[in-house]
Amino acid sequence: MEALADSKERCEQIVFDRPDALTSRGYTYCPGCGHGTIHRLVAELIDEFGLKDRTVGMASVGCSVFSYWFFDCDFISCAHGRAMANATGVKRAHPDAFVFTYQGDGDLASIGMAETIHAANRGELITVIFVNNAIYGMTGGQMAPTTLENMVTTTSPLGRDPLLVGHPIRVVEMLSLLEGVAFAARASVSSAKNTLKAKALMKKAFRAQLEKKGFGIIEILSNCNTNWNKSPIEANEWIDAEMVKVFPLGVYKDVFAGEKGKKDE
Ligand SMILES: Cc1ncc(C[n+]2csc(CCOP(=O)(O)OP(=O)(O)O)c2C)c(N)n1
Repeated sequence: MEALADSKERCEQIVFDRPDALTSRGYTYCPGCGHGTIHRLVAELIDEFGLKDRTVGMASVGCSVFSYWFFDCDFISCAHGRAMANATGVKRAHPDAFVFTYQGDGDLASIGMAETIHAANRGELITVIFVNNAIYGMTGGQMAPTTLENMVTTTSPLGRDPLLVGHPIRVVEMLSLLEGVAFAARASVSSAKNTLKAKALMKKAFRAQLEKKGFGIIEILSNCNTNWNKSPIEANEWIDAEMVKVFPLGVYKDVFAGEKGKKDE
């Protein structure tokens, strides 16, 4: 009896558990990297909307190439930049599926930029999770379209020179101008508070698809402490101090704006 009471008490103390939509496999990400947190947010929403059995995720190349190990749902591993093209095909063939892409900035805004713009412009009913760490993480920290001005990377050892290679691309601002986009926002997982906000915005990117409003994208600023050569804490502080100046957090297009009684920021 005592043991039962003891175990009940311990059960009641569980305040944090693994979402059903995540497998128990350990992450391959560097300690402190934001991908793990963002995976969790996506999985929590899959659970909350009850979507697990009809979800198809699209893994991009990059550090999140193994997303299919971590999400307990169907997944397709896509060639560099082609996640939204794959997502379009799956969604059109299976309109009842919940289809999301999970892409880094190198994947989405470099090789995949054409797919990105046209999928958004067509208003594909897909949800895009865009992880912006301002760098190509997996391949050793090369410059990405989102690398900040003067930022040192392995391919810009003297800092990114906009005169030579252009300015950082603000993806959600750009996409928000397109008719087919129902929801476009930028969030960050640099702190617990920002992570909670990120989830509220991500929820709307889910709803854009579920309620057939149009294309939904959430850009999430995330650290790459390894290639930025910083500790995880320093890297998150750098997001809050520097990255948000170039990539301001906020909502850029919101088909749900003005909904009565709903506040998400
Ligand atoms: C067609 C193709 N070109 C290039 C590569 C090499 N490649 C693998 S991962 C990667 C960088 C991905 O960076 P990003 O999308 O920013 O994701 P992160 O690793 O930072 O999460 C590149 C260039 C590839 N796998 N396939």
